[in-house]
Amino acid sequence: MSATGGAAEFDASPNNLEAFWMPFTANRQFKEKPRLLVGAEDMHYVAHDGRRILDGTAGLWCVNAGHGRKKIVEAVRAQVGKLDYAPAFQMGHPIAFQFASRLTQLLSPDFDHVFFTNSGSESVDTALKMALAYHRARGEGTRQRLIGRERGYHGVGFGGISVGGVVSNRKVFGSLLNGIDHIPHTHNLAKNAFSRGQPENGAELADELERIVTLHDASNIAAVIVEPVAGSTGVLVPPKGYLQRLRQICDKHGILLIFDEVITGFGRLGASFATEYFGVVPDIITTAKGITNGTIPMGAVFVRKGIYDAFMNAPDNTIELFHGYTYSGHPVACAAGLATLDVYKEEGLFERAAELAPYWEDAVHSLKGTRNVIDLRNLGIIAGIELEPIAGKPTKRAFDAFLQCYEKGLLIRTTGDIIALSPPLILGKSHIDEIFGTLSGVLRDLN
Ligand code: PXG
Ligand code: PLP
Repeated sequence: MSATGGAAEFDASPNNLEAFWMPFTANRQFKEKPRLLVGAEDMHYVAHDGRRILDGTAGLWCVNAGHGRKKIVEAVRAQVGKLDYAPAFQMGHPIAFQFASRLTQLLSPDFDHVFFTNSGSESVDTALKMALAYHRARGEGTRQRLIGRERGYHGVGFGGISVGGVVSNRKVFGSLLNGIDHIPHTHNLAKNAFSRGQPENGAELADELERIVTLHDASNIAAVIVEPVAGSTGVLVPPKGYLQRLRQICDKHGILLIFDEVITGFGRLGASFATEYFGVVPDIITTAKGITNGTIPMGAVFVRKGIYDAFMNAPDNTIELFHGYTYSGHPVACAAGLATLDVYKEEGLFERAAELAPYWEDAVHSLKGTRNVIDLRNLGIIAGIELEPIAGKPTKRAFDAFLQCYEKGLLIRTTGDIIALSPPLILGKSHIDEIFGTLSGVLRDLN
């Protein structure tokens, strides 16, 4: 018995779920019938009732190497014992520099500097601030407008919800940032339903950017931010040629292009990043989630060659960018990140995702013809399954599927009436069979 673990001190009272104001959750509904996860290993969670739950979502799109990976656990343990915390403002610690170097090696040589944050939301706000400050540093301080996209999700900071295009994430939070425009989303069921991989129709939607440039003049526009594949608003895969066209228009007008790769980064598409997968090079990349396999919160913003340099012309001994977080480059997060990159590399997980993608695609599209399924979308190891909403009760059908899958030992994620799947990249064909076997059974029996 440990010094503090005596029976008399053991608190056997049941947990009270009230105090925790849960994020993005129907709190009252959840607390009446909670779903608690108490353990995890590889492809599975353990629920509080002891059941094993197959993780069809890599947590929240973050646990790309699967759960409880020994190498990552050990690295975190060792680092917290050696240097638990150290500031990164006018100070440094070696592991942050080491991790930044490793990360830039993972990307193409176009990207040469990394700024550390603690989440995707912070990465997005950092990137937007960098874009504004970059233009100003180059003497183009009139470039202040930021452009996002309908159905874009860029986290929950004021910057992120301003450029984001999710109505419910914006509507009760006041006037948001000034000077924002949105280009249209690319989702088009009439033309593109049941596309395998990238849909054929919609590249011309990028031309909406030209319209906004004409309206405001390029000299007033700082940056455009898009998710290469929109994840949390329902897996919207970019039409063929669309991202290339966005890049061309940005080049033509001196506008920075920001790819929000919080979901698409770290192997999800079967390449290190979406920029590699699509062969389109943005100016700034925001990341988080898979950077530490979800183990310790962290995010990072990558900038293309020249952006950091533009700031380094400031007068000597001045701080070039007045921005940073207490936990930027947190040593324990860096240790988790380094070990995570080792695991990705040693196990060839990005390549594995690419090899499994065709099998995954076939499995996704095997649901065609299933009751209420109105679209199936896929790319890399991501799937979107769109259901016909129940008349007058939007979101109910997909949420019922979520509850039933959970009962049957499968974790899925829903947004509106769309099911999103994004399992850890260590999965095998048998897991894919299990995911789609369970799901098709649930959908077949669902009202
Ligand atoms: N950008 C993108 C593209 C994201 O997907 C964020 C920014 C914000 O990251 P943080 O770490 O601040 O949450 C995200 C996060 C879902 C879901 O159900 C998706 C996210 C977060 C939670 C749930 O699809 N994406
Ligand atoms: N609020 C207060 C009162 C603070 O002192 C700080 C940081 O020093 C912050 C917010 C910002 O916290 P963080 O750097 O963790 O984002």
